[in-house]
Amino acid sequence: PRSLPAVSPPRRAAASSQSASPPQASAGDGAAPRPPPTEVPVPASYLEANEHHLGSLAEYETLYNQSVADPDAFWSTIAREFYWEKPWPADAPAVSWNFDPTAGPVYAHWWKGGRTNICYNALDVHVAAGRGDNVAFFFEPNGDDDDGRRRSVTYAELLADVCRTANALTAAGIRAGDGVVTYMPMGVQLPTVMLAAARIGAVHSVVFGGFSPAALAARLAAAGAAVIVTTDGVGRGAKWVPLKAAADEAIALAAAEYGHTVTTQLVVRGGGGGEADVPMVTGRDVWWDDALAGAADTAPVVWVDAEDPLFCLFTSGSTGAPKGVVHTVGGYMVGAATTFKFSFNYMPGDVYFCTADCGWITGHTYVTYGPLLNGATQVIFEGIPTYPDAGRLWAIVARYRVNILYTAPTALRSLKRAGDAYVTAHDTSSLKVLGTVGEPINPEAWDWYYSVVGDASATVVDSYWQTETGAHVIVPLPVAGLSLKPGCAQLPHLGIVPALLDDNGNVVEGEGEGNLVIARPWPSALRTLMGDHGRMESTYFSRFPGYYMTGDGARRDADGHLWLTGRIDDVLNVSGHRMGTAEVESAIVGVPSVAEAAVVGIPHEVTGEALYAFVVLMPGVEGNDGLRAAITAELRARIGPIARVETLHWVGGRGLPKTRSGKILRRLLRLIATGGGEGDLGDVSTLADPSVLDELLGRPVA
Ligand code: 6R9
Repeated sequence: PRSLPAVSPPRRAAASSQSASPPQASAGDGAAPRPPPTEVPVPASYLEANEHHLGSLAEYETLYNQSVADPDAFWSTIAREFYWEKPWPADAPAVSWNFDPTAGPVYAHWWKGGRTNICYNALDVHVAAGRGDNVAFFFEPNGDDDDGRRRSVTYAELLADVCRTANALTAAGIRAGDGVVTYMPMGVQLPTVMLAAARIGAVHSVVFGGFSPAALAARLAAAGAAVIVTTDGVGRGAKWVPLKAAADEAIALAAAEYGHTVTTQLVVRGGGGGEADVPMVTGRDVWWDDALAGAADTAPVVWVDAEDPLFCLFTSGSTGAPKGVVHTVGGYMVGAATTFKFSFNYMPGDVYFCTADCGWITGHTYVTYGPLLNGATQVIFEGIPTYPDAGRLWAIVARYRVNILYTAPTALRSLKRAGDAYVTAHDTSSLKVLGTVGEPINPEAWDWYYSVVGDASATVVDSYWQTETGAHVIVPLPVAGLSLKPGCAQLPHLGIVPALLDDNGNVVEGEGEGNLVIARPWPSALRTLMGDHGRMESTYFSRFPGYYMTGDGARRDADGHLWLTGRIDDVLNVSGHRMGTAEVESAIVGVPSVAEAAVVGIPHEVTGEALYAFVVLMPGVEGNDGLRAAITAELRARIGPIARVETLHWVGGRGLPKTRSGKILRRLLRLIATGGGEGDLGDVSTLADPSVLDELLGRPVA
């Protein structure tokens, strides 16, 4: 048993004097708030106090140029740092690819024919090298350990648990290539199951615990998973969330709606006493502890091809059902490990803390795989940043002397609102790198992160990437000589060749704005969409043949730095969670008296974007609170609580603004939703019936 670190004293004596009463938000003292800076050098104190993988901007440029000039040699040198049971063929190129669907099927292969295992590289390698006693995870339970479950897990212990889990999955009939779905809260068991699946060559699909039974059922069927791992329930803030009950409902729905059978449900005891209320189905449901009780703590590694699938993670697109983004073992391993090391300047001995849930890509690449492949020690966090109070993250930073923190702008905005005193009550001086992810960060939130959380001595890494890219794509790397620009992701990561294209597909050179695309393959790129390679080609490669299309817009400034300007498609981003307008609209239309719906995103102070729904009702039906409640309930049931409509706009009998071909003019809806008036509407000549605008704007209708 290893002792947990003691709590450090608060950073500033003045702030510590407030005791029982919660810190107050710094009330305005009359002074106008200081505007956020436009450029801040990577802090000298950070540069001086730390060792560096990349010492300077010039070193970055040299390495970047190598990565682009000869990707084969560059990435293969890095790939050789991992263990390969069988090397890739020496006489074949490490990478082969085609990004042009008009020339043949789109693909990218890295080290095909080589055999490895990501779990072996993340765990066994470290234990064999004598690092087995290093802590892999410090687990911080919900609510500042209100139920005494705080613990730490070493690499050796994690390896043993992963092996026992792998044996339990094998006993449940899982073989290499089979799907395993998890529907669990964030905790140590979730990455344990992911690694166990990877160890035996199975393909994990993590479904975020906040998704509804209907959403889980669709994913179970799409992943073709016969085994699900769930948890009785979990404490989230002051609430108890009964996950097993939702999973039971999903399993029934998967059978009824998709003819899909789940044979085994492994149920983890989440703690908090909920298990007493969980009915178990004989022959299908097995308590995790019972399944693992007799399991051996060693398990053979199933060596797989570099191009075999590692996981499928469902994400939202602009149309239709969620897309199962598939990543493969070799390239993803190299991309996750390399970006973790360089983006965060991770050094052995650093303590890392990422607040993401493994239900999202960030939790895959920067909780489970990137850190463990580097042998890092990290904090795993169950619960929410505002419970028991808004000092939760800062208390954790102080407790473990966290060096690298990775969180989302939406969390920063809500914590900023709670007041600086929640931060200064704790010692956050250990921080050296402050990462953010999920959406563009507004300069005010950036400034608060930098000045208040980092005390102007840590560097900010605003990482732009996607489920599809698998790893960081554009980041302000923590190097000497770089001026950070709040809100700007800045530099392409190693091996990434970004380009801006205008709507006709012409390359925008120099300063300018356009569609952000990637011109060359990179190791951790998605390989396909589960069961639908055609959809992968049409979604990402057909509009601009030869390029991977991100779906985001970007602007290049005079320094050549890239600023992300938001989605150019109908994907919404609420609190960093991707949602397709189509998914939300089809849920709303599921309410009986609704005829049609159109949803747009509006700016929101905390969640970044919020949902504004235009709803057309059946003739003779009036919008009222009952209908509003029905819509809220339907969205919760089909998607989950994250799909919450901020503003409902009942549209009159003339309906939505459409073109003659029936396409909804979302541009106009966005303008109306954000309070735009007459003068802002621009060209409305494509409208089939211009009088719909009168009605939407509340003008007298002719
Ligand atoms: C990692 C992740 C991807 C979309 C992406 C973009 C937005 C993420 C961002 C950012 C600006 C950043 N996004 N990080 N926009 N700056 N630093 O979030 O993956 O859930 O697939 O979302 O999120 O719009 O296209 P995912």
